[in-house]
Amino acid sequence: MQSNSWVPLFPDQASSFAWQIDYLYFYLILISIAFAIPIVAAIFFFAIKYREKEKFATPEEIHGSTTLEIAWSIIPFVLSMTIFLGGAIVYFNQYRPPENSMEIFVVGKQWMWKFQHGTGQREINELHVPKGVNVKLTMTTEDVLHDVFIPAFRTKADVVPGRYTTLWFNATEVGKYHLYCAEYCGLNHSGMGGWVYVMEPKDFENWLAGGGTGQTPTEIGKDLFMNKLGCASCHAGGQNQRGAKLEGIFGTEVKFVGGGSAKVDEEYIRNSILNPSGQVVEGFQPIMPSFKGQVTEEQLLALVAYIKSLTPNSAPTGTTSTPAPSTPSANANTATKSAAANSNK
Ligand code: HEC
Ligand SMILES: [Cu+2]
Repeated sequence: MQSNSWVPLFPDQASSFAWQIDYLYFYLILISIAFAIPIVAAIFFFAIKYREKEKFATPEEIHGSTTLEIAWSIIPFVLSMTIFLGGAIVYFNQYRPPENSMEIFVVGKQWMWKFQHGTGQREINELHVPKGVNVKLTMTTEDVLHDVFIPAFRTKADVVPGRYTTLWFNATEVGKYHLYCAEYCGLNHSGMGGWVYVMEPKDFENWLAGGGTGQTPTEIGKDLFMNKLGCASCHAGGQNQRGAKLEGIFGTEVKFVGGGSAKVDEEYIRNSILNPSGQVVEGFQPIMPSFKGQVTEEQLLALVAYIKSLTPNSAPTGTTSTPAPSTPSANANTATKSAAANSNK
């Protein structure tokens, strides 16, 4: 439960990097206090000591002091550099999700949060995660700017229309924690929030198992790709494939007609679907139609998950099944792994 730590002003520390943010914060407060108190004291002291005693007194002349000047240069330099270093370390930790994270998709919408797990479970305004597992959220929004904020994890990130942002955490304490939208997003902004439930990995597995029969994002993506949107008519393997090869492109570098290149990540795949003529892959004609307006953000995330799951040897006509993973931490890679296993047979 949301119980308070030694200072009632602070929420629980429930993620692996929460203490780092708190240390940095206390360090800043400490420095502020260490400067504020002597300055205020000096104001009073000097006001009294140098109050006007006689009219038109000529003060004594003061010449420079090298010691003093060096001191007031070096001390602030060291202080500001330690603040910078501390901030940079915390920032690097927070904004680079570890490779093997369990992935959850998030779509913000006025005024709710929609979550989808790699195994297909969907949740609204509630997010269940296992303790001690790296969890990566890939997030976007159907309408305006929102911002995911989980105070107990000391992390937040904007959720921006038209692109993917990510956030990761590793929850360290079982419990129920607040989830907020931290970007004013309209009339019911203050009501846009919910709860994050951190569970023991075992309980989490049980929860996943009891979560109904939803299709996984990869399966939904495959269905869209094969049937609903007709991507396969151009992208299915074979001799006369008209579209670019999609198997195994995730994480690679693609070259474009007219120069330039990009690394294939979630954002790139999303752009390729919505705005194909913006970056035409070398060796291909710009014949792919834009799917802007025909797919929702949730469908886009599913297509991204599906394309990510395609390995170099798997034709998009078959091998991508996504069995329920045995350990939550394996979620992220299950699709790729099983596809690879299949194609090695
Ligand atoms: C009319 C044929 C056609 C259809 C339909 C089509 N594509 Fe494409 N697609 C292409 C061609 C040609 C390219 C390469 C040229 C380019 O980048 O626009 C391409 C490129 C791509 C790329 C970038 C590949 C890379 O290597 O960088 C992605 C991702 C992609 N398509 C996904 C899809 C998805 C998802 C759908 C269905 C929603 C789809 N395509 C439907 C023809 C098609
Ligand atoms: Cu919001």
